[in-house]
Amino acid sequence: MRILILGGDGFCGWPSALHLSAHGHQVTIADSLVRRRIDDELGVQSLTPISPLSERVRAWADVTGHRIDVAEFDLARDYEALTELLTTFRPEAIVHFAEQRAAPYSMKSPDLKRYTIDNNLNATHNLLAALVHTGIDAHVVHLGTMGVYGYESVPVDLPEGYLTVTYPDRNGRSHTREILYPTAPGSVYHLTKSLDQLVFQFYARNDGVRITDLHQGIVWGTQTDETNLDPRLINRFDYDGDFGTVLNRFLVQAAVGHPLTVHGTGGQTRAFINIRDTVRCIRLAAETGDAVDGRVRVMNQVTETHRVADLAHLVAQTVGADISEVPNPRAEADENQLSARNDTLIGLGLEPTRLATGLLKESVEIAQKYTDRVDVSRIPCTSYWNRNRRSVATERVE
Ligand code: NAD
Ligand code: USQ
Repeated sequence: MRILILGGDGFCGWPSALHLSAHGHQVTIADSLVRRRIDDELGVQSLTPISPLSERVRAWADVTGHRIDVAEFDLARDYEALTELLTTFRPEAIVHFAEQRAAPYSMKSPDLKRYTIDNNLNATHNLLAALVHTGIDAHVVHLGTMGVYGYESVPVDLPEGYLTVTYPDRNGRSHTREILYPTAPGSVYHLTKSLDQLVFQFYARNDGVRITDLHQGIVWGTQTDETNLDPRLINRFDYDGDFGTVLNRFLVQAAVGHPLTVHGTGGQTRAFINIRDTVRCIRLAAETGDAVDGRVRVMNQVTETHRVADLAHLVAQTVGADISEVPNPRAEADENQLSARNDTLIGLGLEPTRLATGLLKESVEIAQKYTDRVDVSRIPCTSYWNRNRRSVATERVE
């Protein structure tokens, strides 16, 4: 298949592009490289030394003989570049990773709240409008988030996108229908993914665009079979207080002897998936576009759930580290329970990779190998969700 990867220079997009290419698909990457510029703006760098995108694709061609083309443009702003690429490449599937994806970054300042809304909603809407405009019948696979469901403890396993509700009409007769699961986003970033869902519902219904929305959990790990083939193919690994995600952060913190930064008591339960499973899920989703018809297909792209405190203890036991309970910069429940269905991806053949395997060791080795690249001053999360969170955190420091 011809597959366009939007955001193909990022943490999930790059290994997914390689995985699809390795499986015989003709891949083109589009990316504005904004994520690399955000690193410069924040004064941080990926733990792993990532090569420029042009060198990455050259290395992939050297190692495998497979060609990946690259288009550099801003999906949220450059609609003409997008329509031109669609009409020349004529993708059969499009995987859309190209959004600002960090919750702390999205809450850092009014400008960054506005940037996140502007970038993410315009990127998604431009893509759908351009597909209708050009008449390209490509299946859109979008990376959404488990965070759209919110983190209230509910007495059910979270369904995949939709909820069946029964309600009385004005005459007291009972009716049953399916609705989008009510969203409860916990950051401006998560809010953009909730809003994306409405855009998808509209374009699926109005124009028959085929869409799969993957509600992905927190991705951990860094390397895949493909990125391991050559040092120039190495994947990104964020550890800083804005873009680093919890388990990868704990691994780096342990490697440099920094106490593990558990927010609050660590009673937050979240859904996780290893990057190797992410790339497999993307392929399973992209290759099954024919099964999508009329209704937006939602799949929970998660393999397991863990409490943050349990992850800290696991890392402390495995690598050796102190644990520190820091004031939570986020406005979120101190504790929650979470269990989610993932039947669709399992039904498509996903064999989940579990946390307690050799992969944790692989990530520990990577964290230890590159400790000289860590700037310890960038570890704390200093993006506060609201005034109250800021004052609690700063009072504790004073
Ligand atoms: P990332 O920031 O590493 O990659 C995103 C890529 O998109 C970057 O290369 C960036 O330059 C590009 N991009 C952003 N806006 C763009 C625009 N307007 N035009 C062109 N390119 C643009 O993020 P990631 O971790 O790879 O996440 C990819 C997607 O997966 C995101 O949509 C994110 O919300 C979702 N997701 C990620 C995780 C995770 O744990 N990393 C979990 C769940 C969902
Ligand atoms: N946390 C800590 N200590 C840290 C960092 C985080 O205790 O040092 C806590 C947070 O307070 C939160 C949990 O760990 O309760 C998860 O935080 P995270 O930064 O790992 O994940 P999150 O902000 O939710 O965002 C990440 C990705 C995002 C994706 C989301 C999936 O950055 O793109 O959508 O995971 S999910 O969490 O399922 O919504």
